[in-house]
Amino acid sequence: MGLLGVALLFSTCIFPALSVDRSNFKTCDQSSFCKRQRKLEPGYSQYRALLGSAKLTADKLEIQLIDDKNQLSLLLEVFGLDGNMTRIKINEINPLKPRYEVPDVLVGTPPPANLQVTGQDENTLELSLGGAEHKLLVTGSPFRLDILSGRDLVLSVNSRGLLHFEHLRERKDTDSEKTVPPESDDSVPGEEDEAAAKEEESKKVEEDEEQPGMWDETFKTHTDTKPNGPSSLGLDFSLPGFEHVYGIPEHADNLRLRTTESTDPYRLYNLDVFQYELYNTMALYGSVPLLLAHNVHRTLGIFWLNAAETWVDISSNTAGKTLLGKMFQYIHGGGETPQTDVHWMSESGIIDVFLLLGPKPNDIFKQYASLTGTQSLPPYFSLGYHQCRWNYNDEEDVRNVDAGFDEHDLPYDVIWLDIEHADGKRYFTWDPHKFPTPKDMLGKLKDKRRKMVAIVDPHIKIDSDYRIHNEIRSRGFYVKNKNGGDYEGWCWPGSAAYPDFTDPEMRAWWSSMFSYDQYEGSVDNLFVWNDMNEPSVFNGPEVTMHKDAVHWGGWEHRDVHNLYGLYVQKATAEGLIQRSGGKERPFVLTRAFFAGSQRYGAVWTGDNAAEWDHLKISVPMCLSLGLVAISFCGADVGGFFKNPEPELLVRWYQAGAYQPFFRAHAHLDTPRREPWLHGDVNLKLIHEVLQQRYALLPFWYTEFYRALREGEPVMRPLWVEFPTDVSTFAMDDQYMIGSALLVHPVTEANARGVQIYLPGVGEVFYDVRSYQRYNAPQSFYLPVTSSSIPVYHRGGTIIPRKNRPRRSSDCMHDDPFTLYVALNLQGEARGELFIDDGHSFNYEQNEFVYREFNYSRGQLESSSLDPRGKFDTPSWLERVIIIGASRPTSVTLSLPGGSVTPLEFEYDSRTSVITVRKPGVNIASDFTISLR
Ligand code: NBV
Repeated sequence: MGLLGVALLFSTCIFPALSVDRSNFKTCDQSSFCKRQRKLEPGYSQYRALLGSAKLTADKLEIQLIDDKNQLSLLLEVFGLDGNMTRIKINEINPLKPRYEVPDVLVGTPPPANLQVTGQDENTLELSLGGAEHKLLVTGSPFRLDILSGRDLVLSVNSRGLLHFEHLRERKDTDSEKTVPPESDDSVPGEEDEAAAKEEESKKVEEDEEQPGMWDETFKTHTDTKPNGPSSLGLDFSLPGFEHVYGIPEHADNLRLRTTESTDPYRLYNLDVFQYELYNTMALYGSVPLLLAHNVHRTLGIFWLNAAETWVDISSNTAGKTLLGKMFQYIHGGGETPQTDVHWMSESGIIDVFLLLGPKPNDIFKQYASLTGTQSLPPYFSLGYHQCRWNYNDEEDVRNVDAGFDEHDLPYDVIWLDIEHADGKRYFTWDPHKFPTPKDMLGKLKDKRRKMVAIVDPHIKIDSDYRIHNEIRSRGFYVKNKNGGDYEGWCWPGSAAYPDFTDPEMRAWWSSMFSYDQYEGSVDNLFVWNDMNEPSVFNGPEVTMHKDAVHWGGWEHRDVHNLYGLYVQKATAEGLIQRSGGKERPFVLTRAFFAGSQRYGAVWTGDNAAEWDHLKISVPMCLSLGLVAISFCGADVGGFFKNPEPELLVRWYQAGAYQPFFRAHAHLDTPRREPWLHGDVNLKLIHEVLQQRYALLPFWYTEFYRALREGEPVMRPLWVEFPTDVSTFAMDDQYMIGSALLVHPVTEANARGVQIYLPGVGEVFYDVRSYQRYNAPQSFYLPVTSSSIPVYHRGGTIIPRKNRPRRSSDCMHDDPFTLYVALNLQGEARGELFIDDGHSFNYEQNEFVYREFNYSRGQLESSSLDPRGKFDTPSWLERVIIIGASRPTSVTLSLPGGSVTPLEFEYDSRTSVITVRKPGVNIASDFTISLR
């Protein structure tokens, strides 16, 4: 398709039929390795573990595996890891050439734990896995692994016999000379043996049945060549006792994963899917190969560290239930034990999988965080509201939109520029006619303490007058095609090439392009948006890069595909850090992502549509991302394609304000939709939403600090907070922010009411507007009006807010706080507050305030949660609202020096709310407020 065709497709014909062209994307059947792997039937494994070959060192067990079909051998490595984790690697013993092992995702070498043999018979090896609690059973023939906790079987590996590892090989007919060993005269000792061994292996694999697609594979007009033939791998995991599995984003689907017996497996392959459809297992822009399983007793994680195209089949209670699964059933009695089976299949690389054994949801988050890091702390402004569209046309447009917010008394923090701002889609430049004075424009925004984000995509216009292109080309930094030339494709600028972000030198160069002297017109309130980084190649197979393109180190694109987007965001974020001399936190939004992307910024759910179902799906999509550590997630408010009717737009603002990343965005061809263009009633509703968002910023920020420190998701499924409440396990129309707010957005047209479920035995919740109290668990119908945003404050928690509306979050930085104390049935509550300068890395040097608020027996105490923190804040406490309390006779403030002062208060007996006026203490100080 030529550029004109693409432009037409992407711009003019979007409105009539809004559905993905599925023929552009492969089904499992069309992906030859998926087809081969999926064809295997569960049963007796073709692999045997040679227990006699076992080598045990302090923290690692090595065993040889033999494929009984072709006598090829593999090496199994099992690692004991600290903190209830284990790692399993399987690779060829003598591959023709090294197989790809994913770099740069793990934050370090996972700390080892001792492995010890605790028992053995002729077909089984029993090991303790770091501590007495977990045991690993290695069965020799057929090969399988079982992990037990006490007497409970927790998880089995290869119990359905689906381990299948395709060896690299040389083609029989054409490549016979290549298998001839080197002349012995020239060879160094050992080389000859190795070559002979490889030839031997190579002969063996030739005995594998030849199947279509093993050596080359054609999809539409594209042929993928595979010089070393098939290289895929697959493995199954059985989870007895588990009915609910989650994770493996990104899919436009419910939070709880479905079984895939009658559909395609879930696909993980970063793709630019035009007009994606909902409720299916198709791949989208990003991939995180972490699956979670949860039941009332425990939570588990399977992290499959592989960046190649991957498919995941999920089945449940299949005929091939494991023997040990049945034992589990027998031991625990009762009816049929539910079981979920998961089958991972990847096109290349090695098997490298981490089993996270929990046992609690928060343990899984910690375990995964210890491997891949946590969400970076967003600059405070980026938690405010973002105003985006494709495109704000010129400097005047920017000025007017910015002024519109002030005129209508609406807070906002960031205005965004899409691809049209650059000179002919040459990123790092500005259109000289539309944006002649970017520094002035940015300066004016800065005067209002606001920011701008401009897009920088990774496809680079091939144009010898474009400095960025010339530099990348002359440094040899482009991805290469299979013939060694620069890989070229079509994208927004026309003919484009793709910087090789897997190359650390290229990334360092890219980062340097963000320095103020390189990126002309940029100043410190300009931040960056990376789009199209799957990478999107309009004329490539499945709208992405050819798999036989070649990256740094000689790796094929097939090996690194799902990592490309992560690297783009990483290099960009590092650039923003460097331009400030390492002082300032970056803000970078990315569309493509992988495990570890949480360390580099925010993610959005791509090109959704102005449809009610798209509003609804934004919740499970962000919940799934939160479960895999990517907390900073949002969906285009209003919907990208199509025009939202005002009701949908308002409902989307109401929902979006309670999601972590809050940005309105719209397609180029949609009518303008800034908040004041929909009549006074709707403006008032949006005004109310923005006020609520800004008031809660201290709470959001504190939750992000917890995400940074503990790895906890900010926006989280109910089951994370109420792990034993089975009725929450499949719920994704409501969720928690931190552990304090329960949100149930209205996502239906003409809604008259919503069905709310308040979870947890012995819990209470309060409507945040009316303070009406509800005992949990209970389910009830809540009538709604157009202004309703059902949000409940959980009893037992304290939320800090700033209630003075201003034009941006930065203007509110030093404002006073109000604490909302919601009492539980015991009359107690607890909360936290994190404060720093909101933009620099100084918090790493302990320039912060981290406070804890505890309410019990009529006393609210404020103390430091981290005494290392020191930060001067002028913010003071202007009010305390105690919800669910009885009338006190007096309220006093005591300070550490011994001073006790009476405080004014009001009591509303209708709502049982005490309002304590003007305690007036600095928010960073120790104090006690006592009620008598
Ligand atoms: O850069 C234009 C758009 C952007 O507005 C959108 O948010 C991205 O997801 N971009 C995709 C490219 C074209 C979309 C049809």
